[in-house]
Amino acid sequence: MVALSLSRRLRRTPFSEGVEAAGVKAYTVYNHMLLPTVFRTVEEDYRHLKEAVQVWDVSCERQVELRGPDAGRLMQMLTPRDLRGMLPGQCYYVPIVDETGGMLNDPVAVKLSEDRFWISIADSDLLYWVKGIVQGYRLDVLVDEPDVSPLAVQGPKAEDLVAAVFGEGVRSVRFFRFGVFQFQGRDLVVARSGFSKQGGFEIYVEGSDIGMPLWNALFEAGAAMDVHAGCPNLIERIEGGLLSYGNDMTDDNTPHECGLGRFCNTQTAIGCMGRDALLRVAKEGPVQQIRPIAIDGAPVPPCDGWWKIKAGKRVVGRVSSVAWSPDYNTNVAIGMVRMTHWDPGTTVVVEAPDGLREAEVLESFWH
Ligand code: THG
Repeated sequence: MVALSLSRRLRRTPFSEGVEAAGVKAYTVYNHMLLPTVFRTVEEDYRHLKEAVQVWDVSCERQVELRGPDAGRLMQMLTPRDLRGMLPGQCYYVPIVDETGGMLNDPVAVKLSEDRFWISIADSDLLYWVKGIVQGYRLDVLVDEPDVSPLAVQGPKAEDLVAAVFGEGVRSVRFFRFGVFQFQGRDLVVARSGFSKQGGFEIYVEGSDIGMPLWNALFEAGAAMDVHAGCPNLIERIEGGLLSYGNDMTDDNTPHECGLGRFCNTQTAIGCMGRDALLRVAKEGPVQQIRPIAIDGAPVPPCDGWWKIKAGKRVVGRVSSVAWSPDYNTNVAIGMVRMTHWDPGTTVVVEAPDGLREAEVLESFWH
């Protein structure tokens, strides 16, 4: 076990004090910020997430704020998803692509008003790409990182907990919509979303000073619900097919390779920087794609890099995320598989660090 040396570059969060008091066991670094990965064990955290309710410090989902008359135009330049129907109060999962159609990020876009968006980013420095576009096209829009830190409440009892703190009104917030609710006299955006398939909310905590007061209020209100500090759970997110930018895909992959074609409307997303490139590749279709993969044998060791997927001597893909699933009694994995081997039921061999294993490409994720 090694330690992380903290400094100004590796940012703490408004909730770090609570996270530490709750006994965080491990962190990763995400958008230059601390992101907890384990509280009890990954398996115990997984079980508790599926049965109770957890509060997650996901401050590392930093916001790129777009504000001004050209905010909507700029937002559409960033993504091949058609945003014309997007209304204030809605959140959209949006692939962000560069001029080659390569994935730069896969954030949640939050439309606050016609001229104001938050882009709740995954782990890449999207701010600089966005600022470059603004300067290059002389757009009338301000781009910056506001003091907004998401706090997720996830699990089957999440709605009861969020209602106890913000009021019954949160129960009528629909999936990927948000409402504005008060906490200690401050207006906060509360969305029904989050990086798990167990349901829940994300509170966009505006103002670091109310971070710990809100954290404490959630733990007081949730005492009878067995609330616990948690974090995005490796096993649960693989079962659910939730992708991790930088692990499961990079800027070498198109949204279609990532299985994000359902979030693209490339024909009608006029203005998207990667539109021409994506229209060109769309003609042929992707030659590799993300697939759920079940890997045989005992629980796998941790995965800190890609594992080759082979058919005989040929490399036909890579595994990028994998964990033992107690509920499905197999190793669940996310991999990028070439089209010759991507049909459900295809058996392949995975080069795990502890040896070769048989694996099967599946039709759908496990949730
Ligand atoms: N919430 C917020 N910001 C985020 C994340 C989040 N930023 C970083 C990271 N997560 C971005 N990546 C994702 C990936 C998947 C989803 C959200 C953000 C997600 N997907 C659902 C699914 O695939 O089932 C629903 C998508 C939909 O139907 O629109 O939620 O989690 N604020």
